[in-house]
Amino acid sequence: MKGVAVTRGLGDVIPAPGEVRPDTAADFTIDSGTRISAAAGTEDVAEHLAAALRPATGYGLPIGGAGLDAGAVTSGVIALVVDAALGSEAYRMEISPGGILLTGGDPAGVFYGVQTLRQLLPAEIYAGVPQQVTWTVPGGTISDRPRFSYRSGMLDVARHFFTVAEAKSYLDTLVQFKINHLHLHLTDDQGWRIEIDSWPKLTAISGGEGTGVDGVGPGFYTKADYSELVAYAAARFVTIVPEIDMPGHVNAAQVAYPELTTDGIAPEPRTDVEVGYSSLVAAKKETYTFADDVLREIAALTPGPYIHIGGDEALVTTAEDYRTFIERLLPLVVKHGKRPLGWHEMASADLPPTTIVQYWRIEATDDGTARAAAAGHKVIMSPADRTYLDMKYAADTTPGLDWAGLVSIEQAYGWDPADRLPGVTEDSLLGVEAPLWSETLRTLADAQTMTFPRLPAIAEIGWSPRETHNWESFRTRLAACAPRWRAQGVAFHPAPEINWPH
Ligand code: TNX
Repeated sequence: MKGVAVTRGLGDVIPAPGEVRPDTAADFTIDSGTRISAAAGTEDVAEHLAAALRPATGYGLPIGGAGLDAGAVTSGVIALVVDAALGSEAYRMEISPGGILLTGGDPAGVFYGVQTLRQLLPAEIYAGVPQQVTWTVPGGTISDRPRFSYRSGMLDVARHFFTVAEAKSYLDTLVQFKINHLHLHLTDDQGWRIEIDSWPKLTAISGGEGTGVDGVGPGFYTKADYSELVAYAAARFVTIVPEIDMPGHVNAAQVAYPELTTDGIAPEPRTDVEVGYSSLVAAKKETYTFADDVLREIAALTPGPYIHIGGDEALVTTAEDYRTFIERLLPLVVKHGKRPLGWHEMASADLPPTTIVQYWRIEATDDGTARAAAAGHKVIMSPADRTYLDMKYAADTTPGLDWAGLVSIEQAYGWDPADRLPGVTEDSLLGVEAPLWSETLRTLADAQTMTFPRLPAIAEIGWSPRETHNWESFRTRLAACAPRWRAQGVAFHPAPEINWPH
């Protein structure tokens, strides 16, 4: 006997697809005879699809080569094809009784169609062993494309280190919501988490035992670890954005190399959650030797176009020193072939034209960000009162901080990046990011609990057309994620405003 699966509607997907045309007479059922056909360039995505469907269905789902003309889906085939005319990351999925024709504008678009397909199947599809379920996909056509090209999560591995395996697992949960960048906050006062050959004490001293908040978040990525993560992300169409936070947030670097302080005396290692007390010295030549070496090594390891230089909360750097430092630092990023990206405080300096500014505060205006946008710089929106995954959901939830207020799911969902700051309109926006700072986190489950269910809200704001945004619709679609997270072993916060199924 097959179990009765909960029927899914064609539009019951997060992020909401742009255009949905259901055809209730056209459902398709995946069965033991179903095969996958992969056009040139989609072979890896076909493997990803098969790997996602095989465990729970128990079917072989062989991947046959081409031999299939676009538009001619023969019985029992999920056909993956590419048509560049659709545009980057876009896809169209036509579901009919004979099969599924999934056309991507590029392989990334096919990958996003696959994420949609996974959500259209019964939740049991996420189980690790065969389930007695009829694997019906609702019929009709979805046409979908992203609103923004930059849809990002951020993991703070400095305050609490997350291993390669944990970071991969985190990334796997993000890509299901069509996130395409993972920003790694690699360095801070409490730890340095990336191996740098020319400054080996950074990790030898500040990456080991006793580092991290409360001294319980030790570890660092070797170059091989980092490259493994970059490759894993790339296989899922995710760009890794490494951050080396300067000129503030550098206590861990100064502990390892006292020549980076004003007086040359090593500070005490810090494991508390204070911010804004450390700074590189704008007038010292060692500062720029250090920055140049680190940026060179990071650039060499990073195929993505961006290096994030932090620039936030430099509270003990004078305004003049801050400008001097930023105006010497950013050209080094450019010299190493990358686009500089930094928190919006950086906009007080003159920025190279390719620089991107990331807004993070809670104010309703920001002159520096507006000026940067007017000068043609792209902006990433991460207002803390909407996107910060480390804020508490409610006064009585743990873990989390509350300096930016409480961030309920509705608070995370109910805003638009093009309305957030005067002077920063749709055309200036590169996209959105949901940062997860880790001062109060101790485990991957903590990270998941803070991320879900708020990350899907930010993902929908980043991907879906503005006219689809609707809280009532979102909260209903969100409720359907619960059995999917449970099946995957992903922790989430069961916020009371959502009618979670039991
Ligand atoms: C502010 S956001 C910071 C971080 C903290 C975070 C905690 C930003 C650019 N700086 O140093 O971890 O608040 O929410």
